[in-house]
Amino acid sequence: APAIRLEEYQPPAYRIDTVHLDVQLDPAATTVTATLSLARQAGTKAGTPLVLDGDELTLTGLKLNGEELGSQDFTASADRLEINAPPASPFELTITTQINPGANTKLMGLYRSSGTFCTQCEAEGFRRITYFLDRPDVLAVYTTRLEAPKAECPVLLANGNLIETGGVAGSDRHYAVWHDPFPKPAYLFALVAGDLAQVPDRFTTASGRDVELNIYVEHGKEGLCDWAMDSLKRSMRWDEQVFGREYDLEVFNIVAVSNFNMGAMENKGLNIFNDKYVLADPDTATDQDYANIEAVIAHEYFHNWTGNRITCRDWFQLCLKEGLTVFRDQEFSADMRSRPVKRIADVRLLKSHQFPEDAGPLAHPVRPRIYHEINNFYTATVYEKGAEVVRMLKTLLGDDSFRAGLDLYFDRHDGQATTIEAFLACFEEAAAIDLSRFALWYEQAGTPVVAVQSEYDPERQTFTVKLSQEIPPVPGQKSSKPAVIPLRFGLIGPNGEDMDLSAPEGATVSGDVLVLDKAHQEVTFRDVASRPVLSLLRGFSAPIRLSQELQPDELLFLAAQDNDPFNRWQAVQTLAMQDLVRLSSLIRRGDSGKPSEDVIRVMGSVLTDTSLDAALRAQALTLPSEADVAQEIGKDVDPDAIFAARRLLREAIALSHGSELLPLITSLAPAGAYSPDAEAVGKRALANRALHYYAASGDDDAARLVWDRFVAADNMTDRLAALTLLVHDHMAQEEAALDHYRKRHEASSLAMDKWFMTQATAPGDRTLDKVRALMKHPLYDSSNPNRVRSLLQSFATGNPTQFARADGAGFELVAESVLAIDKRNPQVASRLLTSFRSWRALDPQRSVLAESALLRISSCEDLSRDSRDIVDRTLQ
Ligand code: HT7
Ligand code: ZN
Repeated sequence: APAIRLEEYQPPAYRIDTVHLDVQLDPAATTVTATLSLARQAGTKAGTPLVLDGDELTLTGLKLNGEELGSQDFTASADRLEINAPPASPFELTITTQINPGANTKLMGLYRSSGTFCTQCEAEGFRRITYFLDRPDVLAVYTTRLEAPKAECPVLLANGNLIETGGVAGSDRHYAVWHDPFPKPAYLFALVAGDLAQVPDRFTTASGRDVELNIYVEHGKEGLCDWAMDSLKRSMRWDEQVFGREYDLEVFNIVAVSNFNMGAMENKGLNIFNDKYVLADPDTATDQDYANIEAVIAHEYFHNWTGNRITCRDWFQLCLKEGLTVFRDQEFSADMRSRPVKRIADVRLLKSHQFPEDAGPLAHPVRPRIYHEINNFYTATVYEKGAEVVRMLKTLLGDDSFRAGLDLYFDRHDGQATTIEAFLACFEEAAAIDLSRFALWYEQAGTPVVAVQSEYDPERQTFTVKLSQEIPPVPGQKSSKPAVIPLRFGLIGPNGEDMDLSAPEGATVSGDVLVLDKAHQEVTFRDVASRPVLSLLRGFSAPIRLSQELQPDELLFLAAQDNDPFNRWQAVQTLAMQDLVRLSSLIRRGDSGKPSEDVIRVMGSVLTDTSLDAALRAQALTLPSEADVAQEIGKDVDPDAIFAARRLLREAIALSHGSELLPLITSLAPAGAYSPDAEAVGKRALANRALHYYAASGDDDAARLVWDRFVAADNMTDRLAALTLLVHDHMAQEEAALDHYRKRHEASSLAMDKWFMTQATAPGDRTLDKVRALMKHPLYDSSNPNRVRSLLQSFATGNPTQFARADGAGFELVAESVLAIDKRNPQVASRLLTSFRSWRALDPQRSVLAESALLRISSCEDLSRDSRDIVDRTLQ
């Protein structure tokens, strides 16, 4: 496939002002009649051919201004319709296509999920429904008429407001007409038709407009929607209060489906969700599920302004809507719960997903300049790093100027498809600031490494900080320029208090933010009465790697004293990470390492420090993951050594603090009925973290306690935590627990996803055979993306020792699976394939085996464009 390049962007030659769709739904032969009103754009020569996109379409009718078009006047194929010489003045095109939703296994365009007709049009799915200018800068007003048998499809939904319904005389069919007054690109089109249960509610906007809210789910699941509905109403209120954004249609519908390629989709007025991000009750959803539902519901809702009212000019600008909307959903969750705990969770996600992407062959800028397949750019870089860039903008500008810039953006660009340049220009104007250097964050791939050295001069009472920055080499990016990096900081005095500082020399400092914008910079603070400890990158104020040589006593001091909770957590993590790297390397050499007393002691103080929030303590007690340690080591990685190092440290912590653990496990149960509020979540997290250590002793008492908690749990969070220990620590009751769980949850597909995932992520060399056996389990369904992800994606990304087995069998299993899935669903296959992205960092034996699995995929001639793109880039 040819590369698409940002620099080659051309505005469309034609405009489409209105779209009337008539959709006659049928599982195998749906007929779509699209009536488009088109006009030449200023600057387009009369007679310029009109070229419409298609994908696997069958054209069955074509009229221009009501007249059948002769075959000499157009050319049509499954993926293209060209009108040779359209009229010079505005005209109407009526296109009829026939499609087969039942055979649509790619889950793009119109497809069926458990019998329900539904659509997914982002990024390029609308062209699988009808021929169209399927690009985000073509905005039209849509009217959609749906017709289907009433008994099979009592519910007929599309974007916008419902304007008409009725029966079709002389038939068992009925129809509904929906009109969306807001011009939108085709990727935001949606329809749903099926036999679904409706969970209704209402919302009154700040200006007093009444909005009908509905969540549609499979019958029998109505009772699982309360949390999603509550999250929706809180999101709507929050967007009014924090960003001044009100909802704009008469109705907001959400539909939950069980077959969906991603998390959810923000179609105007008709959000379609993977049911994983809607359905919850305490018995089947964990605290993490509740938090995810809240965040995804908010994210899709917030897109109504950042994505729908203001959309992207082209797909290179994807971060314009995604980075900004992730930032908004992160802020919402932070306001709903504990801000520091949310920040830690977000940074953990960024470091575990985005940093490895930025350090490997799939690295790309937040705004890429070239793509072969846009579906492969819904990445952690575009989403999560994109959100970090918006966060840095807020840090640099301050709250008021940031809000003023956003207000200007909403005012100026409402109803438009726009660019990152236009977005930044609003902040430049509102804050009277030049952001041309800051814009590099959108242009340069790779994670900057900031090296820090500091020196205290007791005679002159000066404290000097030397900073330098560099972006390590990235494929296709030979050199880089210094970025503008806001570093939130404090100098902590011996009493644990932040020192009062006078403006230093050598850098722009405003408040507690120091801006590093050169390759090398030296900053000197004067009148510093005693040697401070530098707490840098507070709140993780920039997406960088910090290389700061802090002494163990300084880290211990920060872990105990820093008044920035994020950096307190970071100090504990850094101590643990240093020890895990040291232990891994000892184990690799065949030595038996001994964990550091400092780390064990610091973990002990976290366990017992009741002045700290329980959720924060749980986060601090969570050791860096195997993947985090692998990333830190960076090359010649031996996953077995890392696994052994973590195990050793966990056991040492358990052994030293056995007596502190039991009371935490037994005394922290939140009182009363299950609630997903921050305090109760924190208590469960801490109790289960304590249980994780307690179980490490491996003795019978511990095993009994884990089993008892598993059986007695009255919520999924505690049940799954215990199940994971039973299975991952291979306790005697491992199989009994899996059976017990299966019998209890067999009817809940979302709960069974966790059953598959727990087994796929179990360490030990029996897991591979187990995964192969589970692929033949009656409940395994290779056509359901959630099930595939719960078994295979979890294995490939959540089980480093087994995916990267030294005999290559893990790579082979994933390669085989990618090839099989690719034939049905390229998006799911190419996502799975990205699990190879860090293959070059593995030790030579493993990397050779990973490469041969990748070559095997690459040698397949009929690979989808999605998987071809990923395999080529991964091997480059
Ligand atoms: N904007 C949505 C992206 C999305 C998507 C992209 C490609 C293929 C399938 C998809 N489903 C949803 C999700 C979001 O960011 O809100
Ligand atoms: Zn989004």
